[in-house]
Amino acid sequence: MPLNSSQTGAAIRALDSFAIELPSWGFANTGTRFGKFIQLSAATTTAEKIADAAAVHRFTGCCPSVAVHVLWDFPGGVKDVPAVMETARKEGVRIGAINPNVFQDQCYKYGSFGNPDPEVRKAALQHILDSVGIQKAAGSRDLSLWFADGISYPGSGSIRARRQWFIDGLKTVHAALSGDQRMLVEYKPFEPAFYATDIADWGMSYIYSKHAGPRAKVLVDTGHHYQAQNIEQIVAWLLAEDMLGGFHFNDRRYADDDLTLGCIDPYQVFRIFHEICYFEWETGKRADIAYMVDQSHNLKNKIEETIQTANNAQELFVKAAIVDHARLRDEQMKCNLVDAEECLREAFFADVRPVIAEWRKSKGLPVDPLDAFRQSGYTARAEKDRAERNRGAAASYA
Ligand code: PSV
Ligand code: MN
Repeated sequence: MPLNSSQTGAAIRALDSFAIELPSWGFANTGTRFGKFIQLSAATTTAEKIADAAAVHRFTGCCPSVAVHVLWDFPGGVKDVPAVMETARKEGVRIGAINPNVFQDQCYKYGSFGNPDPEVRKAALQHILDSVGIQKAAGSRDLSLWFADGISYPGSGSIRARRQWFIDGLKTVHAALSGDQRMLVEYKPFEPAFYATDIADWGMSYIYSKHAGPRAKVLVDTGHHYQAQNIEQIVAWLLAEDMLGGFHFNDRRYADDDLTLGCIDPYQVFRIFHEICYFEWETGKRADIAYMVDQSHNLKNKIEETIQTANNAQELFVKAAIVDHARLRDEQMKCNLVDAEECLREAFFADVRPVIAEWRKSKGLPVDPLDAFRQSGYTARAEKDRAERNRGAAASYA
């Protein structure tokens, strides 16, 4: 059935408001712990990563910003900021969330904020404070914090001591923020730690954020939950508590698989978006959420995959926006279980592609971004420019 006029209006408003941030690291060669398969067109520099993200934005019109990883994109620290910002400006995007990296250096073998060695905790704190400096210089609103910390063997560390070190560290970071800056605290149940991760779930993120201060909010990475965990319920709770700061979007079958958003379970993504749209309808408030992607593709062409992600996100967000909220509320209050459920399912199964196509035309965007990207010859040009550097990188992994 075609959408009615109120659904069409809701769909257009949703499309106008929905922006999704892309990760710079999604365009470089990455792999699994068993190896890397090099793509000759993959980005080899920060400028190329930004150019690739900007290409996705040109074809989709919904990805205006790029999240950056400090160690990978700002190896020279804050002095790299003007050049990176200028590249972004020229490409027609802006720099988004700043991701410190306290998981890669050798000193972090036994943790960063959770490390028993005060010197390592100090080094981690300094890196994150330097990242706040980058955040300020880049005019970024969000500092996005993920820690690999945890312990892998029972008894091998003090869970309570580590918790306190985390609280101390996060409070100090919070004190360095100003203006409209926020810090987003990401959780993950396991990997790389396998017994007790220091920020293992949303409850821990929530408690740490409350200790840190009002600028701290929870970041939900959709790949960071146990099987069958109800992510949309977590989202609804965080919204009700004004504690949902942002998302890292990806899909998963088993663990942190980093698969294309919605490729395994589009209904789950719809249900997450539904909780947000339902909240906004009920409260009349716009939920202040940073929608970010966190995927890195080893097998698919990275730009094509990211366009798929943006398309899926748009489609599922629009489906959530056209739910008849008043009817849903009514059926829920009357305990009409079947009708309430059908109300959701109708929106999920509605064909929203025509309204998205109309929106794209009205913005001068291609109706089929993936096809337009393929026709553009971008991949062949990137391959020509970057093949040699990528072959060199492949040789060093041999
Ligand atoms: C960790 O698994 C994570 O989700 C964090 O957000 C990192 O910043 C990102 O992946 C990239 O490694
Ligand atoms: Mn993440």
